[in-house]
Amino acid sequence: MIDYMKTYGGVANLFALKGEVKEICPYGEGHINLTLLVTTTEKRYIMQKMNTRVFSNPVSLMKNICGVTEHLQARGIETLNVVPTKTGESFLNGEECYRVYDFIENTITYQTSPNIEVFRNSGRAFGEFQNYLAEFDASKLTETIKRFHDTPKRFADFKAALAEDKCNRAKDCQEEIEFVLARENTYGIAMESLRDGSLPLRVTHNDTKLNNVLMDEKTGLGRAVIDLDTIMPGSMLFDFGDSIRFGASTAAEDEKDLDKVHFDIHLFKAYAEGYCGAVKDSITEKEAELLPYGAYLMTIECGMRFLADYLAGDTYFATKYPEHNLVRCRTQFRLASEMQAQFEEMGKIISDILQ
Ligand code: ADP
Ligand code: GN1
Ligand code: MG
Repeated sequence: MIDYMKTYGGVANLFALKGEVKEICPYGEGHINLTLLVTTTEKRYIMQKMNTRVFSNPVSLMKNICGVTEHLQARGIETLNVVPTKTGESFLNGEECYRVYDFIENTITYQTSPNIEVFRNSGRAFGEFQNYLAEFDASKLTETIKRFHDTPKRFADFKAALAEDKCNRAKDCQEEIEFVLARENTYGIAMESLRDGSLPLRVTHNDTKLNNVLMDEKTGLGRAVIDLDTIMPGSMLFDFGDSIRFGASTAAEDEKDLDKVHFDIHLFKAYAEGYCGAVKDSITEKEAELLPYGAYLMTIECGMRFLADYLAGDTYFATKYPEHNLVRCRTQFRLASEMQAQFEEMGKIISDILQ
């Protein structure tokens, strides 16, 4: 058992916190950063050990986050508030990097939608967030992970992990490997359309999981979009699609019983109503047409990333047991194939909402 107070108390004390640190414990379900809840005699904070293997340039990363949060704060929009170190830096930069945010109180994070309204409200929150980012000057942003949602690049990475088969695991996941290989011709549409200009390049969040939006405990409405590490130029398809991937499933991302995992078109509709309602004045015809494809693309892309990480020995995503990434990729592939079968219905829903 890790004694969190002993391990991280010294780090927490390097930040300009109000009160004395009383307790530190792990918090949340993120796959990338180590997230800790720090309670002082005065208030609560979130302290994160930043994942510098995933985000290799923490200075640029924190510049992005400070830029975006200041932009939002100046417009009176609730967002993450960066708590500086005692020496006035936005984060602790060293062999290990840490940052602190005020804990956003009286909010709830959901891992799955308990009801359709929660998901509808998250759609609205991410749609509104997309609008706020539209006013943000993209030239102020560094691309924190290059080619983050470039699916053909993710596919190439997957094939490289497969060719290396470092842990001799390929033999245990032939069916999943075949699933990815068989769909190669579906991976290029978003990137090609961004390249030829038929899809607009926007500033997007790029990691719009349901647990990256904090919902107000009382009203149920979105209070703050968090996890701002991946704000970069991208496509609306990525933000819409990633939300559907995670939230329009009837089960958790790591559900082992695939009989429980389905793409729920009612959840899709609710999210689309929230999201499209918020972006209706800026969404282009081509974006609207490709939203269902975006849902499929983000789902299969995430699945191939989980599978590639499984093959490479679980070095990217935090895992709790050896087959965790394999279990995750299976849920994604189940969802992706159900989505493929329902493109037409999804398209009809979107055009009805936007007409
Ligand atoms: P990761 O990049 O690892 O996903 P996140 O930044 O998303 O890390 O944080 C993980 C979880 O911690 C979130 O899903 C949310 O539940 C919680 N969290 C993060 N920041 C805050 C905050 N400022 N206030 C309240 N909860 C937070
Ligand atoms: C990671 O950071 P977190 O847990 O919100 C990942 C996303 C994946 C997601 C899958 C920077 O998101 O891209 O879709 O896991 N974030 C990064 O759950 O790689
Ligand atoms: Mg997160």
